[in-house]
Amino acid sequence: MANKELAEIFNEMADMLSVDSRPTARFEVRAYQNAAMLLLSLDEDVSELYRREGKEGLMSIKGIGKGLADKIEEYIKTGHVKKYDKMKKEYPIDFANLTKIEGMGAKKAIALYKKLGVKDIPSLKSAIEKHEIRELEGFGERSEQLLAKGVEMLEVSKGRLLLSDALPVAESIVSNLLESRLVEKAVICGSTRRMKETIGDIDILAISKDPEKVMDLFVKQKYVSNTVVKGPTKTTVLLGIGTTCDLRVISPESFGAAMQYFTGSKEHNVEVRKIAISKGYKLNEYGLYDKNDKVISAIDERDIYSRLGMDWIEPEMRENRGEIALAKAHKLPKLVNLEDLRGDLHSHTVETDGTNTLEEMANAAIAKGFEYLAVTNHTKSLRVAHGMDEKKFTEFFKRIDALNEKLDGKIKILKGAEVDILKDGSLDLDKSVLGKMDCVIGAVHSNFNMGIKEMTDRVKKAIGTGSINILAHPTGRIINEREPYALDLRSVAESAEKYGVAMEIDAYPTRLDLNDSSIFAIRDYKVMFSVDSDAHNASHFDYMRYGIGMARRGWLQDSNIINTMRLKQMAKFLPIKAT
Ligand code: DGT
Ligand code: CA
Ligand code: CA
Repeated sequence: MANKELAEIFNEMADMLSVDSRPTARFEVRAYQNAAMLLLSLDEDVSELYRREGKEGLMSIKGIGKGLADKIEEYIKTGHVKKYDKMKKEYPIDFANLTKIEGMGAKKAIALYKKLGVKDIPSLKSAIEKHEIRELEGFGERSEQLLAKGVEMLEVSKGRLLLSDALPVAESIVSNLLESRLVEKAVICGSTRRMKETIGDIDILAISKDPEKVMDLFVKQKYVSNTVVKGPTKTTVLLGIGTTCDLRVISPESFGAAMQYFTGSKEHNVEVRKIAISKGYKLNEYGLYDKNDKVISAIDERDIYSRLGMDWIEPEMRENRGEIALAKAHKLPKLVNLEDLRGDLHSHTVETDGTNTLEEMANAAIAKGFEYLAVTNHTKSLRVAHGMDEKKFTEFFKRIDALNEKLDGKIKILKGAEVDILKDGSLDLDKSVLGKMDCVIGAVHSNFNMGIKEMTDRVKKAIGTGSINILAHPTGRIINEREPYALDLRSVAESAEKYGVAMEIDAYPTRLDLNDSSIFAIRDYKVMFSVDSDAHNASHFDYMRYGIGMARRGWLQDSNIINTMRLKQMAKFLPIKAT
């Protein structure tokens, strides 16, 4: 979208104009900043608007005058804004990243460039290391130390953390605050509440009569490695897990509004605020107000949505992907819950790369309340995982029969395999053995670098064998490690629909594959999903919550997911042999 690119250009022009000494410069700074904001909040691509209505159309946006409209037109036509290019020659500075540093504004960045040639983060780091900044007039030692801390913070916060690292720590902090009785309420908000697969920082809100004591307790939590800012209403700490955590103490009468605001996403909030404005209201983190600033609703999050004519929206859906229209029409889906799962269809034991025995896995699954567990060990070509051959599977299944008998209905262990989909799309185990199984999962574990057509054909051929029930972790991505392989997911979903193969949402925290956007991409196919732990250890059944979080982010209901069914019903989907 041209909107975002232009907004960045205008923001940088404002940065560079901030040191201009002409008396009119500060008005220009405001105009550019304002224009950047307008562009970002525009519903359509500004080049569309221009194509349809020309420069007049641009100038019909309040706050865009002729000068700005000229520049937008110039950018749409040529991809450049000459004035910006000229200014940038004078100040070749990476404003976008440098100004992310706490305490570094545009003026400071320009001063450091003029005096020391600092133009980006690496050159700033080297100036700090050489102690050049403390020598500068208007800076000094303290200022140099603060910048050093700022750089460190920026580097820490750049890598997004896995949800599975952030959520347990956030929950533990919340429960410690509650136990102390210093807070009446404490809740997790932000991307963690929305169950996003990775977390930028953790946001916690609390109500307390004694905020100072709460903050004292907060900074003393064992997870905290450093206090960044400490105040009675907002404290930020750096956590050992490598991210920051904000704790805000909110007044009770604003708690619902604060929850709504700090849960986000930003994109969702922007739309909700537009609805408030269209009703003549004002909405912020303190409450929903009428035009006389009289509060309409603020205590309760649900009530705020209701006063705006919407049903309450599950946090996982708040990404501005159509949920607001559904909430207005009272047509939100009833999302699947963790409690809806009746079993797990993907797990491993010590026979391949798991760390627990068949019996231990069965007992852990019983403790989880599962009605069934498919044990799906790897097949022979996956040597690193000690993949099993036909003979080993046949012997292993005798043990499963014996165990099922012994367990006497406490749980049903399903005979399965996670069979490798070989390079040519054939399966890594003889059809006669696969045919005896209750649950066959197909997965790609090798030759990840094929072209999109080859890879799509490979996976479709495996589906077309009619021998697999579930396609495991369909894109192969590993969060922060490996990109998804090239795959036409829609074409794969079409085959999966045709052959009655379920697409997996692998709950393993580094996989979470399919993810929300992949689920969205195939939503118009009648494919079923399975949410599986991919447990390699008895404790890994706990990962199901992350898989369910992802399913909910993909708007799935229990009826979309095969392992919410009872075993008998599921037999229609999985040809279960031994019920
Ligand atoms: P993260 O931390 O990057 O994983 O993502 P979030 O969603 O937790 O974002 P964060 O921590 O920056 O802010 C928490 C929430 O606060 C965010 O989801 C929505 C709200 N928020 C923050 N900045 C803005 C803003 O500029 N405008 C609006 N409307 N909401 C904001
Ligand atoms: Ca956050
Ligand atoms: Ca935050």
